Amino acid sequence: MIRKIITYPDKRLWQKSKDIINFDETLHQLLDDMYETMINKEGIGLAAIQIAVPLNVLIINLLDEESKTQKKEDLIEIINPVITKKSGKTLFTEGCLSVPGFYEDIERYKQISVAYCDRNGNKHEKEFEGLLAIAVQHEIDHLLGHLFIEKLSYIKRKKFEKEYKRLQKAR
Ligand code: Y12
Ligand code: CO
Repeated sequence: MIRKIITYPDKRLWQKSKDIINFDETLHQLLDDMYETMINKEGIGLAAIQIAVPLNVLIINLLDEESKTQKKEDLIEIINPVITKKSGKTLFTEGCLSVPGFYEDIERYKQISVAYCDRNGNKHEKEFEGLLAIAVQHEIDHLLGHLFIEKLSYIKRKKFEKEYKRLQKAR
């Protein structure tokens, strides 16, 4: 089922999500709904709080480099993530389905290691780099109640607030 994506300035986006305890059918349905919603909105990453579910669940499905399409076999499901290592710095122009129409260069760690569970509760620890590392950090920030716009300079944030309000009125 496609769910509604909540958008800035919805207060629920500042909420800290809680860990999954039961790796059951309810979780599997949530993951499937998140995938359907993300694909429908042409996203490459989604955190559960973006559909108003405050649980530590995120998904990422980057474009396949060769075909430039999203392949379901590349879908990454991450539950209860914890960043265990981080190194280097990189800049990338980020966008977010919860902040529609706004894109800005954001600094992130270049490589990260993450301990997490899969949909069946099996534990993993994996190193991410490149665009995947950026996407995982962006989505983990959602689970912690943070948005990428918090990383903007004071001037850029002021400009964003003005422009975003103008866009919202026009919708
Ligand atoms: C790098 C940086 C950030 C991420 C997080 C995941 N972000 C997204 O999936 C953003 C998707 C997005 C899609 C939009 O819609 C279309 O392009 C049709 C969009 O445009 C509007 O809302 C107007 C904005 C963001 C992963 C990797
Ligand atoms: Co986002």
